[in-house]
Amino acid sequence: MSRLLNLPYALLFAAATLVNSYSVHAAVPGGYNLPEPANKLAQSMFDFHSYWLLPIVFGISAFVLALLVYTCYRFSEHRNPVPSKTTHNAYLEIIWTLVPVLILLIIVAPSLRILQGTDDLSNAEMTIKTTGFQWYWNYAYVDEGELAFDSILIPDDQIKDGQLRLMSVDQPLVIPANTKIKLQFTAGDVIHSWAVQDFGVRMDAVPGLLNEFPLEPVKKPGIYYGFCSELCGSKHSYMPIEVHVLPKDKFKSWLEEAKKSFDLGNPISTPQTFSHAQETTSQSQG
Ligand SMILES: [Cu+2]
Repeated sequence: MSRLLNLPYALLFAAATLVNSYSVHAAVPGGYNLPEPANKLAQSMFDFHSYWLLPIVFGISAFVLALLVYTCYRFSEHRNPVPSKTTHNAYLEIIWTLVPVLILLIIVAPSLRILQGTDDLSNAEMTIKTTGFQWYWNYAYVDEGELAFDSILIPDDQIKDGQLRLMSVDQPLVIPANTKIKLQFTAGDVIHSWAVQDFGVRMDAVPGLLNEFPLEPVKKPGIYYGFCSELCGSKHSYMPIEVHVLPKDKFKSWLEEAKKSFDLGNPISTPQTFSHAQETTSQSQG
């Protein structure tokens, strides 16, 4: 009976999601769909979800609902006073085993191709190592010597114009547009997970392990957000991910400035970030 009650809701939800995925496309305030894909990998995930999986789920839900409604109507006590004693039907059982297997095969084929894409680290032009801590991220540009810094949430009372509460950080990760990047993940205390849906990236950061994930080239420069997606303690919700994607030339000058400022111990924009990063570095040198 409870299944019967839940079904209309499930169907309504599937319908709403389906309609929504075809219309609203971006991470807009109040929106509840996946964010607009920013690269090839995220696009393939979005398409798989919205134009392959969801219609299939919708179809199955509609079919099961129709069956239930028909059964309730046709085999009610009133219309069917003497129930059939049938318990087995070989043909029917073969069909309801084979059809789901077939549906799963139809789902798994494109899904495997995307999964393979999340493993493809070939042709990466640079490497960034991300370390999760309770409760902030540290980013190291491993091709650029000692350049590394922490990325810490800006507290509510220090939010400035143009920044977002619970999403903006003092020193965002800065990456170049149109560049494939090898992302490495690890953690310093407990398991975290670095997830930016716009990039199609979600990878666990595990202490003592170095996980890798490709960041496919992002075409559009801009600011992208993500969150720690592994329950990592009391401030799990307070370690957002903010990524600034700059055009290649601008990234180069940012990198030069960052390296200089870092060497001199002068922060570019956020004192506590860079002084902390330097502290970490001098400790590891000593
Ligand atoms: Cu975390």
